[in-house]
Amino acid sequence: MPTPDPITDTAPSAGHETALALYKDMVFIRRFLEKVDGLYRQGQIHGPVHLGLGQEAIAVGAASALRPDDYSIGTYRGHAHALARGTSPEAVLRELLGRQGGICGGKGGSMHITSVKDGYYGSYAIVGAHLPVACGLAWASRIKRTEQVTLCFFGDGTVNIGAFHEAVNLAAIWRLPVIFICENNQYMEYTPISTMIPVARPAADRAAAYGLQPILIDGNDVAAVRSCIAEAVVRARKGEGPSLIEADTYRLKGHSALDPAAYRPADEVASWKTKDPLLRQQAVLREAGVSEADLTAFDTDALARIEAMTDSALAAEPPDPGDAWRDVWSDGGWQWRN
Ligand SMILES: Cc1ncc(C[n+]2csc(CCOP(=O)(O)OP(=O)(O)O)c2C)c(N)n1
Ligand SMILES: [Mg+2]
Repeated sequence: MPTPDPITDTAPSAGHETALALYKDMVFIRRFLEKVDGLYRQGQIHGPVHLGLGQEAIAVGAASALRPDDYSIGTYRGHAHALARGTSPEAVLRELLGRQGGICGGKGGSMHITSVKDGYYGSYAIVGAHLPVACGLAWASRIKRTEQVTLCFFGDGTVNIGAFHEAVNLAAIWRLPVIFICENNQYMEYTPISTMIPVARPAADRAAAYGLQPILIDGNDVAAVRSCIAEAVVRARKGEGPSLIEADTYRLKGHSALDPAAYRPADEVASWKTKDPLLRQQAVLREAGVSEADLTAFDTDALARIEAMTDSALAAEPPDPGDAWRDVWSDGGWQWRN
């Protein structure tokens, strides 16, 4: 999936072509995730699957502000983040289905999507574990003076993990080129975040503790995400250090594909549905003169591509059992210890 051109200026209003490209990417990811949900329900996908349905604007808007050689890193809810960096959807789907040709050889599954060649340094299932890794990536680019920036995505529940505080503190004192993006989807697993923290904003209210500016954005507005990340990227490339951004959003489904999410009040769900990032961007495009026929065609094209890649993935073989020993790290055992 081609990502839109990186931002060269930080004007808040994206042009018509960019608005269209962002929308197409969001539609594709939405339909892809819905297909994954369906395949899970049919028993075709094994192991837990965490869908980012409703959170597409953050992945797409943020990725569109990056250079191809920048880094990003995320969580088990990471399909959209990999796709938004240009990772092959065929390879992601095969990974989810445990087939040859999967992005990790069909051996990693849903929670470990990684594509180093696309700058996506992995999905992490241990909450908060990847924030210090993001600091390591940023530190490497600082040492190599490459001006690469690292985007690090995580959820609202992550701010109660020690690694969050350690990583943001380190990034702040070393002025690392890393952008921490808290996707506040209002829930950590089955618990509303508001019952788990003593402040109103999980990330923005913590920024001051690390000498950072509190930044709170509408994570369902793709143009707002793009322009905010673009500004943070400019600061990071100039050596002005990290940013901590909280993007407000909502998970349209449960924590994992198994979870019916019955614990959420119906009026809360209904109110967030009206703020769906796809509906928001459709309104922008209609205003810009894009026809209903074109909007429908984007959907139809995305669905046709996804159906074709599903047929081919389902027909593919599972990984060869001999591959179980490939890509397994070995440190040489006792030989270097004494
Ligand atoms: C260190 C650790 N503790 C607990 C868990 C179990 N767990 C998995 S997801 C999750 C909630 C995380 O919520 P949030 O950070 O808001 O991310 P979201 O799932 O909403 O994207 C928890 C507690 C885990 N995977 N790792
Ligand atoms: Mg959450």
